[in-house]
Amino acid sequence: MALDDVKIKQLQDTANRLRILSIEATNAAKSGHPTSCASMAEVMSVLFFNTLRYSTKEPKHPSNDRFVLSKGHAAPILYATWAEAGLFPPEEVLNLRKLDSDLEGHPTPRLNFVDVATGSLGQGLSVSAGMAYVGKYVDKCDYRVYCLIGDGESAEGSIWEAMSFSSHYKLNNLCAIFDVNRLGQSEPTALGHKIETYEKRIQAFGFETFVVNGHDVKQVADAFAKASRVTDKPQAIIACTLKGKGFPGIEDRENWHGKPLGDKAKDVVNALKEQLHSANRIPHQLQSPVCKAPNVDLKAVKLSEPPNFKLGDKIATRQAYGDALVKLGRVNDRVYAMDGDTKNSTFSETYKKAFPDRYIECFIAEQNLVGVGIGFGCRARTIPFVSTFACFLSRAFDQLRMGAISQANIKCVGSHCGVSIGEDGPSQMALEDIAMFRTIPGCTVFYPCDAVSTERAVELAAQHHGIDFIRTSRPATPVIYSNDTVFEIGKAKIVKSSGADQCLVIGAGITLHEAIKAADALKTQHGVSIRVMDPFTIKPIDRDAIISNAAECGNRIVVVEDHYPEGGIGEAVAGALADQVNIRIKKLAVHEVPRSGPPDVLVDKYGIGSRSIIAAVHELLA
Ligand SMILES: Cc1ncc(C[n+]2csc(CCOP(=O)(O)OP(=O)(O)O)c2C)c(N)n1
Ligand SMILES: *[C@@H]1O[C@H](CO)[C@@H](O)[C@H](O)[C@H]1NC(C)=O
Ligand SMILES: *[C@@H]1O[C@H](CO)[C@@H](O)[C@H](O)[C@H]1NC(C)=O
Repeated sequence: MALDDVKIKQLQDTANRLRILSIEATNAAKSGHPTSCASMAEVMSVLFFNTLRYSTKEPKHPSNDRFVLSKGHAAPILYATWAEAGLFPPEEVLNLRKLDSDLEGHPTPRLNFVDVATGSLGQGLSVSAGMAYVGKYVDKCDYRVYCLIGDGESAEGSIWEAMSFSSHYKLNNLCAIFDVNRLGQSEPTALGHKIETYEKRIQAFGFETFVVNGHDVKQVADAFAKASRVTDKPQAIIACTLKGKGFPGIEDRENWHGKPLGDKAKDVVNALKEQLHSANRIPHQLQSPVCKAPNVDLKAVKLSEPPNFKLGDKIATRQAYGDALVKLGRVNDRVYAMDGDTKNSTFSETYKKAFPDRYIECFIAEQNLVGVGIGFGCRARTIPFVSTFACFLSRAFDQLRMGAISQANIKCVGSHCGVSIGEDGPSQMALEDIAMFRTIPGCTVFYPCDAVSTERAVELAAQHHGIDFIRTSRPATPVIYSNDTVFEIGKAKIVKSSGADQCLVIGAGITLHEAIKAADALKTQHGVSIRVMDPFTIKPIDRDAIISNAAECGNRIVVVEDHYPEGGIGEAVAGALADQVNIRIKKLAVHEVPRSGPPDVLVDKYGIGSRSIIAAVHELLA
């Protein structure tokens, strides 16, 4: 909107009102980041009261423009802005950081105006890029996505991964704002106020740039207006600002990061009040959304046809993943796949071949891959499946950890788990992934062992809201379940049993097949019967089934896994049974950094093959 003098004064007043609220909130909380808020006050005022098109009544309406505060520590000014927009009374911000308030130290989606949790720096732009991709290519709706980034924060590599992605996909509906206030937490940023260096770097990454004095509302508003007219590129507003702007004696000074103003607050607030043209809250006319995002139904998702395999057919679970995703895609056109240049290994390529428009290549940038996936899940627009080698998902652990706080809906599929990948060697083997995903609150960890259970794992993950991990294997494994087998999250399957079992062996994926081999050998060569359990999900683990089956097997358990011992299946089982007095557990896992070699040789050498299982059973029986 073109700004007249009245509106300019109003926006400047609003900026100062936001500063005052940020000071008061952080003083009430006795903690927080008022100076980080002050540098971005004009940007927030212009964005929310001149630029953004949204409905305050429905802050997360799918047609609204989106705003992501990547520098989440500036939460007080985000809260103050929504209060100023009329979502809740301004006094409410004084509850900042109180245990019973949703106005937490950093924003989370407990608040109805927050899409994703921020506060671990460097993540907001990937999520914003995911949302912008959905707006442009999936919803095909003209909402825009704005992401505010700190200059210190912009040292994070994930910011630049997101920038490469955004320009590659010509996300002209995405606008990044860099708040270049010169200072970080403990010292000045590396680039200080070298605005030209920011500009060159950001341009080199394919963004249209607009350099502004971030405290001049007219310049800021003009830049946003120009940015919204760019048709082929994402845009960046590079705002030259001062940390603590408008706080006499504090502005642009070091040692004020993350500190409330304490007894200095009164004078600072008075100084800010003196600058107000009007003492009253300003009745801004807000802009409404200009497009109508389509209605979508993510609940209507299932396999288009049931599994269709013959018992004994050999198919890798990673391959079954690709086929299963195509079956989901036939039923629901909001199923999307993303990968980090491993699609012909993870078999997400199968999905790309079936639905080229519903596959997004994210290239070799796994933090951004996961961030984009989380963005795809926001506002329930799509069901994102993100795949790469399971070991490389560990690069995005922080994104996943934040994903839990974000209440994200994202399906991660990690192939090439364990030593059973063989010759490529340890750098490509995921041996920590179960531990990693188990630690994420609410995450479901699927570990299917054949094509039938993989198809059902993919279906269950799509139907479940939250973070899910499906661990797939590289080698082909025989189908052991009939087409009509019913699987449930947290329900194990007994795949071999007799009335005279002396030990319960729990294996998953590759090691389930090793357990079956061991059971056959123990029976024929030693006359020993064992029961074999497939947990299907490692989290939640089927505690009841483990306890009841162990009781029928002399309370002896062997757990065998293609993973390091820490945090794996053995510890999941041991943890579930911690209060059981009479059960003995032997855990087989990979105990050292493995080498390259043929899969079978490695499985045997590292003590997780049938030979080791047989020995472990004998030890427990001795
Ligand atoms: C990944 C990560 N590392 C470190 C921190 C701790 N931290 C919080 S704010 C901050 C400084 C941020 O500086 P900048 O991005 O310039 O924001 P400003 O407050 O100056 O606007 C740091 C180091 C964090 N929150 N996240
Ligand atoms: C993936 O595709 C490339 C290019 O066609 C090929 O060179 C490579 O061997 C393939 N990888 C796998 C695991 O099939
Ligand atoms: C599964 O379906 C296929 C194809 O219809 C059929 O050949 C196979 O026998 C079925 N298997 C089972 C165990 O029902």
